[in-house]
Amino acid sequence: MDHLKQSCYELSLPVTEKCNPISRDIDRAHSKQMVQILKQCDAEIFEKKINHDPFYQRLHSSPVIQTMVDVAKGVEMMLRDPEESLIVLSGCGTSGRIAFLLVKSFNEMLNAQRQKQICSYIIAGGDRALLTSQEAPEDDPVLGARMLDKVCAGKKYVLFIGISCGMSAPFVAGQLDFCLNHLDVFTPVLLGFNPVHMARSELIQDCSFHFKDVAERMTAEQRHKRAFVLNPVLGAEAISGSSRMKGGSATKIILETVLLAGYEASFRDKIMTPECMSAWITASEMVYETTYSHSDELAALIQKAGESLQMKAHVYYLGWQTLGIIGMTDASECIPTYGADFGDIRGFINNGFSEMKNKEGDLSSLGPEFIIGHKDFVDTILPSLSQNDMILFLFTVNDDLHEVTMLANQLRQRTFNLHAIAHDLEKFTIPERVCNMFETVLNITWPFSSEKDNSLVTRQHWELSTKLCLNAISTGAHVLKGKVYMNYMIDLRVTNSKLYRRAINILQRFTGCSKTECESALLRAIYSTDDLAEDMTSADVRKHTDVANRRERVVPTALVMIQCSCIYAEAQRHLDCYSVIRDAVNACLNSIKSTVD
Ligand code: F1P
Repeated sequence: MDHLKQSCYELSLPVTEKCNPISRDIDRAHSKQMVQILKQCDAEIFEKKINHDPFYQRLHSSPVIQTMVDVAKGVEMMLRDPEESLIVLSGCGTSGRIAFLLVKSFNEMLNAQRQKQICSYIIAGGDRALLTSQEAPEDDPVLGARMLDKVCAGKKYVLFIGISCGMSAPFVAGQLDFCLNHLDVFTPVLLGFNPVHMARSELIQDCSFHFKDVAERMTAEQRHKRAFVLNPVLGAEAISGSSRMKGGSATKIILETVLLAGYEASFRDKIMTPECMSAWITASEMVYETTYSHSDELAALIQKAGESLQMKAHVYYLGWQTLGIIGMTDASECIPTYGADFGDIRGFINNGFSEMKNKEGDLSSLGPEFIIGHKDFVDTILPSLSQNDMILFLFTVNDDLHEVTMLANQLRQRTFNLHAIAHDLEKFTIPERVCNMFETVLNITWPFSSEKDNSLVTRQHWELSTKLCLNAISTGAHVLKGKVYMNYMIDLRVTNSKLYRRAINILQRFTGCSKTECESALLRAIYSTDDLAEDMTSADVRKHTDVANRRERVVPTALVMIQCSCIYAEAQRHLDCYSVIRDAVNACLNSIKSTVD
């Protein structure tokens, strides 16, 4: 595909789906280089301008900061009338998991101040989606609206924050549309990371509007301060489309800021100014810098995790409190992003569901994916743990270090492949004897401040720092496993309409063929056939993604079928010759190049 065609094709993609030039060669990087690449990509979250797109609003741009002030005022109003009001955060996948985490922390803070807990979360697919990938409900706008309606029953004022990093999820579009139709009760906020004109304009099944329509209606209402669109551009993700990374981090930074600002205005009579919003964002930037200043340890952890995955062994995150949630969030996204097995990277949390305090309570009866406590880990995983499995502890000086030590001691009887990310404070460091239990320790010592309520902000910073590290570790490990080609998630699971479109985009990107040709190859790979029957071609995307959910190597198969002009069985044979997907794709793309040469 010539360069001109390729760049025109790139131009047509929204920022969140674009290929980031910084990480183009991440698949050939070793772990230390990978850390530098990810560091540069994450830096774009805070940059005032990105060279090639100087016109987009950034996180630090005045209109974005002003919208944050406006939304924080909304938070303040809700807090001032807690009986009648509700703040709802909603999203799909990582966006929903971040919503859950923020709501949990904010409600706990309100509770500690003897205030009513007026925050609620919604995640597409319900609480099981907090731990596992449930991509299909993301496509259902009616379900989104229905869930919102139910949560808000009886409330007079609702501040609704719908998060969709790619400004694409029909579930969130349905909720925003519902709010726009009931502006007497709802003040809707859309949080995403594309300019409005790049919001998804593909028709939503059984629906009269698409995401872009809703985003435009929101923009129109913003003039009257009846709705708000918060959509700074962060630059493309390090792995194209992987919005769990920068998108998830920015979601956390922005929403924590507005919630806390609203809280301080309401209970401390603090005046909300753009300057204080900017200062909070700058504090997050410091977290980013401090975290990446530990690049050697981070690279060592990527290397270890990569080795485990290469050996078909596992990576286990054992986290305490909210760091446990950060671990589970990171692990759950590896399935759709890299076609990983749920067992490849798994997260556990101290005290399991009683620590999670999710709405639907203990879900452990739903199956092995829902076994999440440290005790469960000891009972079910430890007996068969191998030296090749990597264990990563995630804790802080505020956690029960005796418990940390006991668990580490117990595991050390079986393996020394034990590592840690540990946060402490200048005046309260983690004792050396605790750190010595681990082979690699990424120990970050943060400045200590005695200010009241600083503990929440400190905790939020530790969470962000841990998120950046785990995103780097799981991404890096899958790159080392060969699940990434250039910076594309070549083996993604095609489980909803966004991922279906992304799969077609990836095929177009590498083959230069038309959308129709690529879609046809994708369908042949999904239905494992060379002859698409009428009922297959006429079926809707929901049916395709339902079938694709049960298939392996769908996109690589389609790619080989197109590139080698071969039938399904031949493509499978080609892939079977390679244990690493990237090598198979590489060989296929290169063989065509050399025949042409
Ligand atoms: C939501 C989401 C992502 C996930 C996957 C499917 O995206 O569930 O979190 O990684 O790509 O979509 P968005 O609506 O926040 O863009």
